[in-house]
Order: sequence, then C-alpha cells, then structure tokens
Amino acid sequence: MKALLLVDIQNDFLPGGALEVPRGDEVIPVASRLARSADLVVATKDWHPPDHKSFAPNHPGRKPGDVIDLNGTEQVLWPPHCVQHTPGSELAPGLETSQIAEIFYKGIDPEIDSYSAFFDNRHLRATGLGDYLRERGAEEIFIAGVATDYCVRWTALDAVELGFDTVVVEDGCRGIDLNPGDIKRALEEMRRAGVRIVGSDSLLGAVE
Ligand code: VGL
Ligand code: ZN
Repeated sequence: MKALLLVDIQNDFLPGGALEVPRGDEVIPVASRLARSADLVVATKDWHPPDHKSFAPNHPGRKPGDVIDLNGTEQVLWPPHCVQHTPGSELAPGLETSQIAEIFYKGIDPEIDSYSAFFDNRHLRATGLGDYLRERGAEEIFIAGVATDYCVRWTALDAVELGFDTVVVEDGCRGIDLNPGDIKRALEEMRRAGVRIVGSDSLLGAVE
C-alpha cells in the first residue's frame, strides 16, 4: 500500500511567513494532486511552544542562522515559527486536506528539535508515525513538503532506515538553502541512502 506524507505544509513556511521557504507555495498544487490519488494521506505539523530552544530570540545575543550546541547536538537557530495554535502553524490555504487521515505533531519539546516526522533530532522519542504507517500496511511512502534540506531530508532518511520504500517527489518539495547548495546536497544524500527521487509527472501522468 502507498502512503503520502505531507511534511510541514504550513503558513509560516510560505513566502512572507516567519520562516519562509523560497517558492514554498509551489508545493501546494503538487501536494494536492498527489493527495487526490493516494491510498492513505498523513500530514505533519511543526508545532513549537513559544519557548522552543530552536528559536533564536530564546538565546540572548544569538541570531537566526547561528548554530549552537543544544543538549549535545548541533542546532541551527531559526526565527520563531509554527508556534502552537497560531495562524502561522496552520496548514497552507489551498492544500487539499480532505484526504488527510491523521496529523502528526513534532517539535513540541522545547529542549529538542524534530526535523524528522518519525523521531526527534537525537532519536530519543518516536512520534508514532512509523507504527501508524506499518499498522496500516504502508510499504511505499511518498514524501512532499518543506523543507527539502531539513524536514523532508530527515524524514526520508528515517523512513529508509525504518525499512519503508521511500520516494521523495522533487517538484512537490522546496528547500531553504541556508548555505547555497544545501538542497542539492540533501537530494544527493537521500539518493545515496536509497531514497528514490522522482517528479510528480511520472507518478500522476498515467492517472490524470
Ligand atoms: C523546518 C526548520 C525548522 C522544516 C522546521 O519544516 O523543514 N525547518 N523547523
Ligand atoms: Zn521548526
């Protein structure tokens, strides 16, 4: 069975949002088309408390883009984004949500970030998504959303490690490129790990 995983398609990651992903809005029509033809659709929300330690203002003297040590792991500092229950945390307008069976929330613990939809950044705690997908018989997982070089990358690498046949839909994703080349490197790394990188046309061409 095929499952579609929509990663962090939230207002704050759209152009003009608190942590904008360049052309992040362009994933919406692609993700929506994929959702209409998937067996099972699951979404994630980045879902931070206001005191989250990935937020630069919670570290006096630091600014977004700085990298710090947070409880023993490298943490990029971001502008505050996807704060729980704020408009910025809502799924993007225009996204086809009627097929979403479940939403998984991540980044809730203020002491640790969670780029992956499956585990926090230190693999200390699972979100439950892996068991959820397995229980429903998902073998192949298609991933679309943002950001290619953060949450999509970490999610895809964990999915492969968990044994899922993992496909990233390249035109259904956009990245940040904090350091130029990050998106390209992320795609290469995913490919090397066994992730298939495909275009949505190759998936939808036959059925539309
Ligand atoms: C993300 C940075 C911080 C993402 C979330 O969704 O890729 N990136 N929080
Ligand atoms: Zn975040």
